Amino acid sequence: MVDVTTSLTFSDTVSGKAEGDVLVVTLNNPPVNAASAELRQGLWRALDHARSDNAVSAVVITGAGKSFVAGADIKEFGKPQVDPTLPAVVEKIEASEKPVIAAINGVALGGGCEIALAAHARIAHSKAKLGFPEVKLGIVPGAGGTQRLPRLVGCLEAVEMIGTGKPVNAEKAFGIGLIGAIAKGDLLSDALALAQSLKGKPVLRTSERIAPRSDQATVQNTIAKITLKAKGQMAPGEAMRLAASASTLSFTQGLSDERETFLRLRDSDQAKALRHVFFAERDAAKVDGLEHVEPLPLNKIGVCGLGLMGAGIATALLSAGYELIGYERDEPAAEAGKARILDILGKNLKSGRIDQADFERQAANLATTAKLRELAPCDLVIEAVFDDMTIKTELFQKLDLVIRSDAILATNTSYLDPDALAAETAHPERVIGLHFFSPANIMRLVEVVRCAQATPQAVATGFALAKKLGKLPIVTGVCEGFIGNSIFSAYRREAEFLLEDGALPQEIDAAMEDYGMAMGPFAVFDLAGLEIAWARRKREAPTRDPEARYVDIADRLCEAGRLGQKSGRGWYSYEAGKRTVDSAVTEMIAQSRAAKGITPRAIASEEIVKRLIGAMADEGKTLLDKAIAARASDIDLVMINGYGFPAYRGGPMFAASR
Ligand code: 3H9
Repeated sequence: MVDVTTSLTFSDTVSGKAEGDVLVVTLNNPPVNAASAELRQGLWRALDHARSDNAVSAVVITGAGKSFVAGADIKEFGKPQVDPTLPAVVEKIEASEKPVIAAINGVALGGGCEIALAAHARIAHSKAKLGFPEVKLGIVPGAGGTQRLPRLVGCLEAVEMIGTGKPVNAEKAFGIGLIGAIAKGDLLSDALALAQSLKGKPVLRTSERIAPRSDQATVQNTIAKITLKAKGQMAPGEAMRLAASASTLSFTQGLSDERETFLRLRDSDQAKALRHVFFAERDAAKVDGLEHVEPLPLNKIGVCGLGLMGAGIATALLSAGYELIGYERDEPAAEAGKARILDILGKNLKSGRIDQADFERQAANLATTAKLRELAPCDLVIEAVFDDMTIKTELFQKLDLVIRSDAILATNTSYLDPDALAAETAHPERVIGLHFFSPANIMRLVEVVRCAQATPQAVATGFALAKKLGKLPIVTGVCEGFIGNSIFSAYRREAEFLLEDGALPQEIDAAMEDYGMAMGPFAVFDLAGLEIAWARRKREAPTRDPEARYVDIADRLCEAGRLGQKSGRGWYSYEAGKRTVDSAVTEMIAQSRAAKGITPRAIASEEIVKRLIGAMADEGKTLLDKAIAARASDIDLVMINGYGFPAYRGGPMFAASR
């Protein structure tokens, strides 16, 4: 019998404690228990110890803190291999003659889930999450996950989990057979009881199981659906192929295919780009000057303007549990705004995104009014009215008088100068920008605009709010269009130069869509409508540099009433939302070129892509020089999350740097 007080150290991150004849191995590698070389070495030693110590009858592996194991240490990718590798550790766990129990205390992701799958039994805390997010990093599970998971849960569930990268909660994991139990009381006590019940019995190895049968047609359908959604990415297709092969290949064959695929993808450009995105997101949370600033607590939030954008913002706020007061200029508009918000909540209910209780709670937190003074109790007010300086200035002046002097005022403007708006108030220090993207209840990006006079606490409050809404906040300085629209303007300008030089809208769109953009630039212009950019060009006309290259084709389109999808015609013609090439546009482009004496030339897709990415990156460099953006990777995140840039290309700054 092992002394109950014995504590063992296997490495700086792995310790052991004897609980009677069960060795409890605790992984403690903050912040998330990544399976670093240190952790792998410690776990290896712990398993050796368990094998050689006759006093040990069973092993429980658990994690300290919120994670069981968050997966392989992503920081080690691209560096020389350090033994033991994760596949070797995983195999050692499964090979143990003494039962190994995974006591899953928190997230078990990627390699963490693979450790759990190799154990002979799994029990989880009710709040645990299990999954294989590897495809989000452009790789496939590389320590047996694609082969062990289907042998436990069947190919269909495995294909879905591994192909989408979405984790499942403990309840679902139990339902599909991924874990054998959810702890009813204390996880460790339940795991120890499980260990007692298994000791002395032959161990049950996952690799020796036969995958539960899945309907092959349904598996293939699921693969087809996920592949379509993952357009352009290599990893999901490969990951699903491997998982599906578990029903036909031996474990050894499947494992060697998995290893070869993992190593090939790990060194691919897509994986490098997605790793860049992963770390970029973590870096974006570190904002200079806000490190030790406490955001203000927020309970009641006001939204002014309940059009499409305002209603989307309101819905996002209600979903995050805030009390909301929506303001509109008169009662009918306020009622219409309320109906718009309830409609979105209703759709969320119908799609299963929220349940009836959520719906009722969110609807009960919603009030609308046409009286500005009713916003008085708000801790923060976001204005999302028409993007016009006069309208916004008047609203800000009135709001400034109505709300508490310590409440935050945020503008959702896309192009106007928020410093000028702040200057119209008695408390410019509480004015920030919160630039949401439409539809605001869906789109992940929020640009948090650091106005010149805003206090760090005001900015930190906006940043924390966006995080609470589940969004990705990126801090930007003030300039026309902030980060995203500045880059998008440069993209637009270059796309128009290409047009004049000889490429047609459909050729430019096809090149960018093949590259991976959700939509080509001209299709996006049509979707957004051409009139706002037209109005801006007219405004800027008197101060435009006469020497600078200016393409007037978009102006000709607007003058001809071709204002985009809404008017049925823009750069393309639309019928039932389907875009078709319009010879009238081709003719207008030819006339404009001829008027300037330009002889069009054929432009290859490679040149189109290079010039457009180059234009975005050049503009990005200017934003960095002017300190509008803090890091190149912030710019990448803005373009990926707000403008359809493919994450697997890493964003324009990353792509241009390569
Ligand atoms: C894999 O497992 C491959 C295997 O199949 C095969 C191998 C052979 N490694 O997100 P947070 C850092 S692939 C290294 O803000 P949260 C992160 O950079 C891996 N570092 O926390 C940050 O550092 P810093 C599959 C990692 O509480 C800090 O931890 N696994 C890793 O919001 C806090 O991160 C995944 O893809 C890692 N694996 O969320 C899981 N994970 O403070 C990726 C995190 O210096 N991770 N860090 O900026 C996540 O999804 C989230 O981090 C998690 C926690 C949900 C765990």
